[in-house]
Amino acid sequence: MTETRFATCPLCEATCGVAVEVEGDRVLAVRGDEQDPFSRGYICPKGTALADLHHDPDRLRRPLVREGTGWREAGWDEALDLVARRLGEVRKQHGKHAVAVYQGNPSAHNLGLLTYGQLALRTLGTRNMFSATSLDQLPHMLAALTMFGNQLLMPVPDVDRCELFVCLGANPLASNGSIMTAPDIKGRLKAIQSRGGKVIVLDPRRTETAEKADRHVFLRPGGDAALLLGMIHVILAERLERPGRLALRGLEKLREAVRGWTPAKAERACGVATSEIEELARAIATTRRAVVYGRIGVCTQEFGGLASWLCYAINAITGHLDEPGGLMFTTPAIDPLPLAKLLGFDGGFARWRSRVSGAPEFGGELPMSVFAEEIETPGEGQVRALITSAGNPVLSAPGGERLERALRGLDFMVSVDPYLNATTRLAHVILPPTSVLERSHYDVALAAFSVRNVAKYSAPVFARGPDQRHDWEIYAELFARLKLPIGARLAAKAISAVGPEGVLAAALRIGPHKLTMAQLRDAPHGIDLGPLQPRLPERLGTKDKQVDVAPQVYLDDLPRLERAAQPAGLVMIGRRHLRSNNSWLHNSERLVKGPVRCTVLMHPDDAAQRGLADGATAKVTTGRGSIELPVEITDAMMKGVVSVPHGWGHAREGVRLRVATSVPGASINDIIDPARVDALSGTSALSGQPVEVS
Ligand SMILES: Nc1nc2c(c(=O)[nH]1)N[C@H]1C(S)=C(S)[C@@H](COP(=O)(O)OP(=O)(O)OC[C@H]3O[C@@H](n4cnc5c(=O)[nH]c(N)nc54)[C@H](O)[C@@H]3O)O[C@H]1N2
Ligand SMILES: Nc1nc2c(c(=O)[nH]1)N[C@H]1C(S)=C(S)[C@@H](COP(=O)(O)OP(=O)(O)OC[C@H]3O[C@@H](n4cnc5c(=O)[nH]c(N)nc54)[C@H](O)[C@@H]3O)O[C@H]1N2
Ligand code: SF4
Ligand SMILES: [Mo]
Repeated sequence: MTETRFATCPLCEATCGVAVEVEGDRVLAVRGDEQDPFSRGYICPKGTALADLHHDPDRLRRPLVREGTGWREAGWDEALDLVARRLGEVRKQHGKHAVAVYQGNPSAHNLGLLTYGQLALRTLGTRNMFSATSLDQLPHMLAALTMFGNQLLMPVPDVDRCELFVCLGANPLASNGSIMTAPDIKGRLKAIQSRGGKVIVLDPRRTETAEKADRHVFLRPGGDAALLLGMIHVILAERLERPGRLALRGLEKLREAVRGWTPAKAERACGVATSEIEELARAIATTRRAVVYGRIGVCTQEFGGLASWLCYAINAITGHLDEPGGLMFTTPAIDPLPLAKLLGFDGGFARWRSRVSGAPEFGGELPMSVFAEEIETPGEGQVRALITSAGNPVLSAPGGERLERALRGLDFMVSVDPYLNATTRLAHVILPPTSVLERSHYDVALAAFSVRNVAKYSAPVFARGPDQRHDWEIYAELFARLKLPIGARLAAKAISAVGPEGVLAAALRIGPHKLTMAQLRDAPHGIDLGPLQPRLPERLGTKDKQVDVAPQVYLDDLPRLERAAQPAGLVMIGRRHLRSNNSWLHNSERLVKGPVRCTVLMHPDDAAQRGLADGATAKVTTGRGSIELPVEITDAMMKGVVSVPHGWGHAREGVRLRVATSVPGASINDIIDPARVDALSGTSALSGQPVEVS
């Protein structure tokens, strides 16, 4: 008998509702849930592939324990006892900082990890906490902390009401939006145009989003800070600032900071014409409902800190912060701010520094740029053991090959992950969680970055398979075996006694909409809680309840931008594809079929200069080595810039991903220099890597 069950796709930030048609224990089809008030039936091709993930014969169902050069399946008790014993030994011998943790991207989409796993991992008390944050949104969080007083207060563009959407360093038509949870973003951007508004994209590549925009402007990688300084210069010089009802601290300092940044100077630094900078600045300042939205291209570059600050600042001084159609703050049914405060995650920056090269901590974590060196460098505090949780840093973090060597040198490594992939094959034990369709779901994190206030709980589509553990249960059982301080053990015990649903129920009750689990269970398609509402100044975490538009950390970093030199040769940027998701959806036949996606895109002039024909195999070289990829010649690339996607290159010894290892591709992160960082925030500069192509 076939039956339709409703759920939420947990793969990207769009949180689309899905209708899963099942027969017995098989998925027959996955469609968009027409009755979901937020996603209204939209899904992308990845949503359909939820079935492939669930049924994937390579997905691990039982713990694996390394034995010699191979693996053997083990029971949960045996595997967990072993992990607890080995981690315990390392902690006893070398102290708590000797155990490092890396948490990957799916952690943010996993109810059990958000309500329990992350907290449990923090109770280890190690300074060597790492995550994908420093490969991603860290600069936005730093700007939120320094300008709004809380690292979680990242504002989102009110796409459904704006008339001018300026998109910087994001390609939502491929990524489906980020720190902008907005299912069917393509439809939402089109709606801006239908109501007479405009979409403008600034990007070194004419992206899928740029193709649909009213205007695309090429911008040099890393040029965003200069561009924004030039635009703010124009706005302030022409007295177009209009902060609205908000009290802004530091406006005079900002005026001082941009004084020398004439549009002509900005043009030299970012490649955008003076006239363009002036027009853009005036359009933003004079359009009633406009928003400047910056995303990962703005963050993961050498001036990610400055650029993220200036993105928020330009909205603030033009009256587009906390106003409908501008950059707004959400009112989620579960308010993460008080919860984060309760759990001690309310943020902080550079309160201490890393052991080897003195990189700043952020929110209690160290940046990935120092991950390998903290493992490799002997001495007090050296990392000897590692827990990876829902992450694949060998493919996702720069310096992949070096990291691989470092991981081989660990005394002990455990991975909580459903696959034997580039990273987990280096572990001693792999603990696989239940599949995405075997667990309940509520987007605790993403609902806080959603363009409408929504709440949705989904029950598991399938009962879990025999002898399976959810991520959070794996941690609960592991931490019950570890000899942690009594406070940590009691907190862990209390949470694991009520489970994620218990935490949800409590968090909803104290949340601003006072929802109950019963209400959520009665609404399997989700509950619409209305458009975003103004939240300032009450929501600010700053002492004086003002927005700081010129925090000192950024003013101190400006001289570095002044000194920056333009690279003489080619630079490399990344790219995302709609049918892929970081490093872990390449084992689905239906997602990887078709033309090879891991190619290097190049402008015709750059290719001609190097004698490269379309489809030829090119060698892309940096100081860290070379990878070989087919060339795709296209005038969608800015001259002097090449583009290579990340997350490929699975065919490494020992990887058990039958489809992914058969697809051609190489890992861009093998040749990105991990030492390239935004020196202010410590975020990896994944974009703008100088390369040679031959
Ligand atoms: N060059 C370059 N590098 C990049 C980027 C880039 O743009 N360019 N982007 C960066 C960004 S934004 C990010 S977020 C990172 C992502 O970096 P990571 O999070 O390290 O990598 P993912 O590819 O998302 O790997 C996810 C892992 O989690 C496992 N997994 C999936 N679902 C679950 C689950 O429910 N539970 C558990 N326990 N495991 C699960 C998968 O098998 C896989 O091993 O990559 C970064 N790296
Ligand atoms: N299909 C798919 N969806 C995804 C993911 C995926 O891998 N695949 N990953 C998910 C994750 S983890 C994240 S964080 C989000 C990211 O979501 P987005 O931020 O939308 O990510 P991208 O599509 O990589 O877009 C970044 C854009 O920045 C441009 N760029 C590069 N360097 C610069 C620069 O210096 N300045 C400017 N202005 N632009 C630059 C690139 O050309 C690219 O078009 O996507 C999420 N969604
Ligand atoms: S856009 Fe695609 S991957 Fe993202 S939530 Fe929707 S269906 Fe899933
Ligand atoms: Mo990300």
